[in-house]
Amino acid sequence: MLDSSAASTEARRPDAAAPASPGARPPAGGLPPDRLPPAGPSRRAISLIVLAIALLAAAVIVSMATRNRTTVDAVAGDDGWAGAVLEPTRPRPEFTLTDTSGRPFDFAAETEGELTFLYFGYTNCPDICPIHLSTLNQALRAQPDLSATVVFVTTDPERDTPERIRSWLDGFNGAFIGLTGTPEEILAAEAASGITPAVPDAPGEDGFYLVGHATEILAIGTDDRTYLAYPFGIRQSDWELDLDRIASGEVPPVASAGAVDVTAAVAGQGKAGEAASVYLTFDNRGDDTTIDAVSTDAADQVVLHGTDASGVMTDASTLDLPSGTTRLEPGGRHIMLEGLRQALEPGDTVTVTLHFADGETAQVAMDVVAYDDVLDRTTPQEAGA
Ligand SMILES: [Cu+2]
Repeated sequence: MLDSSAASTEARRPDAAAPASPGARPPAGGLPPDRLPPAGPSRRAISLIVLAIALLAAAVIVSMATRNRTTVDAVAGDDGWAGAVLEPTRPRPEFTLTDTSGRPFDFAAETEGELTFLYFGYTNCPDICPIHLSTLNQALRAQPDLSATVVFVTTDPERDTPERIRSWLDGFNGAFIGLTGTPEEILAAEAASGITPAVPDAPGEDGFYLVGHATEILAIGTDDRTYLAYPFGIRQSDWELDLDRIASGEVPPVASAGAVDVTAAVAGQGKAGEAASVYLTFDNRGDDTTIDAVSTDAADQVVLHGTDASGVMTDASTLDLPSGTTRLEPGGRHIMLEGLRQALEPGDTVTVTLHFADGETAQVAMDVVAYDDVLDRTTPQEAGA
């Protein structure tokens, strides 16, 4: 069946092609001694061969060096998640549909704070939907300590009655939640989730039709970020690796630039014309670096604030990011958005762009939270919390 979404397979770390083993190299002299022509005229030919071999060796060394660099770069930008890390991450989608018992289901409210897997498909799907959901189910069963909610939204509400969805999902797992709605409601849910809308094919003579639909299963974390997308084709064992990491409290980065990951981001509230603070956590896997500037469309200017030894707030022109973890926290260093172009209210999203000394940039989208939630959202979460 057709997939309407170009389910982008994440760029895999290129395996550095193993250089030919030393034993496979031609002998340095080009020809074995006992095969050397007896007479002198070919000395020039031999030295040309030697030169050619030297050039070839140099070329091999250069290409190995290039390959190694490529590999290192790929590793630096790749956190090794099996799913595709969404950058910038999106908030937990907000939509209301109807569950298989006929009750309204407010997705954001019902699943808030829960690790959630969200999938749009249909029960008549010949292969992708059953394989994908079954793979997820098996991966979750292999990780019984991890509590997760799986929500399936039909993209074929005409044939997928609530009863049919229920019995089909029960074939995988009776705890899977099934949702349906009018075509308009389902379209709105797809849009809210950032999913390509499904399109039914023309029915055949028997009236049967396929539905082209996006194949990614979205993972939404306990921090209410939609942070990973699993395209069809992911193996159960790869999925289990991600689930292990999530179970141990790890989260995919909010954004990354080179060796620096932003692992948490939240903004405080603020009135139009006034200021709001931005708190970020950085994991720098590389050398010491600095953020030279921060920009945003949400405010007239951005100021980096530090606190000196006596606790007095000071302006800093750059933000040092030593190797390791750096937290911008309430009472410590933070980023101020000054002259807000509109009020930032809890539930809003604001985006800033970080400009690093090496020219890299990272776009960070973050939730605006109420004052009384700032500490919860900026203090490291306990694993499994
Ligand atoms: Cu399908």
